[in-house]
Amino acid sequence: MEIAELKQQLAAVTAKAFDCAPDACTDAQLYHALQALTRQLAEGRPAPQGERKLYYFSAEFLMGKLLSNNLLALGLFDQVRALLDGMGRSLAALEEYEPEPSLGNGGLGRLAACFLDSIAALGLPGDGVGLNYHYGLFRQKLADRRQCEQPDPWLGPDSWLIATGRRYAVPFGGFSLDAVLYDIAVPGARSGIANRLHLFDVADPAQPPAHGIDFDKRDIPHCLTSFLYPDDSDYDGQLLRVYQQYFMVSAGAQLILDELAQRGYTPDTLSEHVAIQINDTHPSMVIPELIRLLTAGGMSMDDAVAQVERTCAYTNHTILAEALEKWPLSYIETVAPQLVPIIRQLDQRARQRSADSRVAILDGEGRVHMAHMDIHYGHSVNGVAALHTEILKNSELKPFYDLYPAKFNNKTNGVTFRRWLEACDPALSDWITARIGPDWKRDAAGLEKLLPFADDPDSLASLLEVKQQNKRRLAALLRSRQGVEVDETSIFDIQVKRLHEYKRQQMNALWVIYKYCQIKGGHRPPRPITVVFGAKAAPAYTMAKNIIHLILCLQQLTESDPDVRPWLHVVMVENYNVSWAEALIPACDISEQISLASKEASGTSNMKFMANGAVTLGTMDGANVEIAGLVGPDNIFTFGASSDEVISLYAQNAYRPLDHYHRPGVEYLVDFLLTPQMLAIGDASMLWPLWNDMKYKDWFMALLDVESYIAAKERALAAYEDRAAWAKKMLVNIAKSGYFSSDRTIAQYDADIWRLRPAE
Ligand code: 26Q
Repeated sequence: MEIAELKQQLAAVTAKAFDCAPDACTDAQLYHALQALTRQLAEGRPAPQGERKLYYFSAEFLMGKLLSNNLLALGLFDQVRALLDGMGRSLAALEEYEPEPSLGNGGLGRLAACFLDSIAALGLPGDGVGLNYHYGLFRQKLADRRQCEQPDPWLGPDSWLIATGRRYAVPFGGFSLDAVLYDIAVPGARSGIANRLHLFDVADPAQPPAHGIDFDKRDIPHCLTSFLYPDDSDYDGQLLRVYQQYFMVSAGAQLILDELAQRGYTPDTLSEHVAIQINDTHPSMVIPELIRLLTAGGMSMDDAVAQVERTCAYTNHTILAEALEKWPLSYIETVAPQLVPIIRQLDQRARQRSADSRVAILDGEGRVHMAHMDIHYGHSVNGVAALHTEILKNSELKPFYDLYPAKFNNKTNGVTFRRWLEACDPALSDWITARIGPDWKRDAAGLEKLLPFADDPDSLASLLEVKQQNKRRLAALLRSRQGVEVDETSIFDIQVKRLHEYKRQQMNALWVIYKYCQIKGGHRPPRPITVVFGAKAAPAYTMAKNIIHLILCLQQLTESDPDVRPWLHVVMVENYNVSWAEALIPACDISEQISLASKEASGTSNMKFMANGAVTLGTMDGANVEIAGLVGPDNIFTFGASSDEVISLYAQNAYRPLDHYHRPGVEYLVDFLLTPQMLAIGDASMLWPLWNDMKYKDWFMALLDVESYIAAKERALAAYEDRAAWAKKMLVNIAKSGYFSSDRTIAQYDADIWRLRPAE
């Protein structure tokens, strides 16, 4: 669409809605008009046709704001930017009026959103299936050096939801609930089609809670979709989670069978016409539910099991034992008693396939191992990075791999470059296009054509200028949102991700202590360093909240010390979310990816940072291993124990944090937590348990790696001083990042697992 026509269409909307021309509109009005127009264009697109259709089941879809993303997919992004520019407005300013739907916790939910974007861009028939939480993840407030949780409503008059009018009855033990279907259109870039994200909701949702995120977890008919993963530290919370899962999969399974019939196919051809991807174990009950529906329709149990096994595929996202779902069968007896005989049957059949009790579905304590059900009754099991898949095969899921070697495969994660480069970093996108043309936007592998520019001083100089511009943009945002002044000439060192001990934000905090002490001792760095953290802690995760407290104490300590403040600045962004990521990632110099080797299945922010010209400082974990292989040792800073070493330490129960604590370079860092100056700022009841845990437990081995981490970070900071050499590293990272496009990942899922065969 040409700019003139776009302007005309926009004028028609503003005239009708506000009785004025676009120029006379406020930013809020202009956002409203542009959103309405974009939504209409996206919804008007046809669905892709094909023999087989994918349903991507996920308890989380962390979509982020949709205006820019959808404009890109519709091929209108540049025109809208130009149009707004001509009016003295900016898309960024308009987007401030878009609420962000936080229907996800982190990596897994954002991956699902990137996948939907790529499935549509590749023109494949594939819809998402999830829940319409009224409040996504909580909104984080930082007050008194602590995290507070507040509700984060996102549903409003300008929502992207389409009320479809469709509903399915979901039978629970003792009552039944209608699942009402809302859709969000997912337009594909350059494909001309739009898929759908299907979000199910209860018919009569609860009113917003009077305060906090308290609501009645037992009021299932009204509260089932109120919150994403409500606190499950008690029985009611856990049961509600099982209600959520069954509601999602039962309605989803009914939708699938409905659409199958509409397409003119009978249930005995399910696996020829449907592919189901199970995103971690949260949707695993779709397996027994589909078997229940098929057998209720007259199919034999044998045939139903065979159909479902050929239809379903499972993705594993973690090896952390505590994150592997095992629900007591008694919960399922309460929530969906009709599934119990089917699950018992599936367990019996599994026991016939293998006598090894480690692969049983029901354990001795009457718990259902959801992943085990997925592996027996799905045709594919995939990990999300090469190392992760190897660990699944060789240790975590070894008995299953021995039983079903052909089911196991790797699909290294990817991210959509449309949101994570084109939309969030227009300056870098323009810099790239000026050098290699626009083909990389269609196929990110084309970014490799940048490599010859690694020897072009002008290109390197202008690349540094682009980074500087993005740092300025972030500085302005930190000023306006949080009243924080950062030094734009400093190095931006950024760690943003959910707060978890295995991700080791606490080790980064130890580095802050190290640097603080260095500066106090007269050793100033060659230039100031800004260390940015962004992280939410699960409300019931005490140790994670203690780590946030530590970071906020260090922020205050460094800020209030005039010797240190000019050289070391700790900033914690409040309420880290997708929108923050879109501003932080383009401005980053050093990308912190410091998980304990073997623990981070893949990571996806590591890929986003790389594509935006940040250099990784990381362990050989998850997809960092593949990043290191692609860029080579000159263009990444790695450190720490290998995954083999870590796995063997666990296996032999041989890790002794005290041995590391007593090293001269380590003890003072840990003990700093309890110095009078820290206790004057912080709360001993939060700092002491942290100190005690690090010294005596340190389950994720921060003390094992802290010295090599500090050394590697020093190397990175020193390397930054050779500006041309650093720019070269940035360029190589950008040029090699194309492998991590989710378009590549999705093409592999399709080739190896889904086989969607879209109509020509
Ligand atoms: C656990 C027990 C009961 C109920 C829920 C859960 C639960 C909830 C959320 C378990 C896991 C999650 C989220 C996991 C997640 O985000 N994993 C991340 O997935 C990314 C995409 O594959 C990877 O890049 C990250 O490495 C991985 O941590």
